[in-house]
Amino acid sequence: MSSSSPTKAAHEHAVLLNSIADGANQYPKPEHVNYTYGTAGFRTLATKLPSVLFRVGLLAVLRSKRLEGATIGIMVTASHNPEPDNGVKLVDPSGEMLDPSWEPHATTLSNCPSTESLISTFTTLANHLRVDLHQPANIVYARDTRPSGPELIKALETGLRVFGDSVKINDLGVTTTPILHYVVKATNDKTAEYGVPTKEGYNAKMAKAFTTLIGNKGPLAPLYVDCANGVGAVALKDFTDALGDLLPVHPLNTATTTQGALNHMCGADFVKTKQALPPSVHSSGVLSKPGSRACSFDGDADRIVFYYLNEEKANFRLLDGDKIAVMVAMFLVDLVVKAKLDEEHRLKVGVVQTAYANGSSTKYLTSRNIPVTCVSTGVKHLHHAAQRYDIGVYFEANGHGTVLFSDSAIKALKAASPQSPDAANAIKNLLAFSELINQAVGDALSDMLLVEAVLAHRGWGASDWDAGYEDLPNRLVKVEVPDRSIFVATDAERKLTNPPGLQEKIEEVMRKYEMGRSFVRPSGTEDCVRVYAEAKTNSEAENLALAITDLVRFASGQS
Ligand code: 16G
Ligand code: MG
Repeated sequence: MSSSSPTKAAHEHAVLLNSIADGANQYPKPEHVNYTYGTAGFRTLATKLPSVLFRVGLLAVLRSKRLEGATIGIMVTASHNPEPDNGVKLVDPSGEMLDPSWEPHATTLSNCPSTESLISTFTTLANHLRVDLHQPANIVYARDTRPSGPELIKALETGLRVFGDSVKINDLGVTTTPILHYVVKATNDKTAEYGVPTKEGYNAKMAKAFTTLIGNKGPLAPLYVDCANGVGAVALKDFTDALGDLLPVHPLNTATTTQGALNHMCGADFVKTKQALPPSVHSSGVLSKPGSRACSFDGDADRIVFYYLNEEKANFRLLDGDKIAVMVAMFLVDLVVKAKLDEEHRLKVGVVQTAYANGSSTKYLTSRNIPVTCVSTGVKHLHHAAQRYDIGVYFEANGHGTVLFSDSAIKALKAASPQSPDAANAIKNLLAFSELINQAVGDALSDMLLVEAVLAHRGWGASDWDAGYEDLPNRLVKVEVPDRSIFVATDAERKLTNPPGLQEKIEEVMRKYEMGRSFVRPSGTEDCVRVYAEAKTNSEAENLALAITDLVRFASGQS
């Protein structure tokens, strides 16, 4: 579009509104559905989503135009949810989640009941946000392997195309959420240092860093990877093709086209919530070989948990996000010490967790003087808190996380004059880790390589890694309540301010259990309240969870 004359501009604006109206008429909002852009974007039954995708397209273009054509990402996925669900979320130019101040705009647009109200809300929003519609826009999008993906992408593209030539689109096709984040970050990186903004660029960058880190430390033990029958299977294959045979990876659950298979009885969420092997991994017998370890991705490959069978009793042992954070933080602290940077460049390594972090992991870190910050659930909170450290390790217990290196940390490492070959080696390794680890978002594939690289450097197997600390037994209970909005959490969701008096009662019960800790928070993704409880023994954790669940039911009017 050009703005040569007021009449021409008015005409162009009218043409734009007409084409929005045409598109919107193809994708009417279903009645009686109320959408919310939640912790991880919109997520619900795929059949309810076409109108949302069309409108998300409009919003992404507004955001890109507002930011003078910076590339905005759109990911179509419902992560670990079952196959009939789908979802969509926006990625900001830095590769991070959409700025939270724009989340309400997504919610508002998606809930406009008619084409007329959509047009008027769009116009108001564009004015209010001071968007110059003559600016160019750049959008990159991708989807996971869900069968509903292609239809939803069509709706999205219709939303993007109403702006005509002013919008450039880059369709990444089927790929993981973290690869989409990587491409967004790399595309917007004016220095071109982050990497080539393609899937191939991602694979090449990681393969190079991993090869540097492993050096002659191979051959590595075989690694079994449960891909949750999702897009991780595709990304893993592409990556291992690029890497060669340095890491003997054996993919499991790769049935991306089998109906109903996605996340079904497998994947990171299954393993973490059931605290058990996926039946498919169990029956494959791969873990019965001594020293074997496996990991599970979730449906869009931004979460990972590891596990193995204890040698004596063949018990399932989970190595979750907390175990990853502790091992990685300890390792990076050691490297920083070895790097012997001068006093003013000494790098501060810190860990960010949520209230779900097992109490033993927090104790382990703090007793070793590693600073730990606790924040609310959701990647955006962890990510921002991690940016306050030179090297910020953040992981949710569920396996969602990464390690952020600040710009000044990278500068200090690049500028350092090492005092010994050991120091030079530590600096080289720290830089290689910063390349290996996805700096935009938690990434199962990159985290898998991170764990494997740390294990190789330590010369550890899974049981050595596990030996650091013993998790406190814990329970997570989902409580359905008539109105979860009456539950208001504070203090990084560790306490409730509402309903009045409930927190005091929770604490009174907690005190009865040795090492008892429990908290209640409303879910950000489902219509429920979650109760977490941990205590010294399994039965105490169980009883504490039941007692707190009763309090929650009572407080919400159920007896
Ligand atoms: C979303 C979050 C995840 C969090 C989960 C909690 C992102 C990308 N994902 O999936 O980090 O653990 O929500 O769900 O932020 P809940 O609020 O239902 O417990
Ligand atoms: Mg996910």
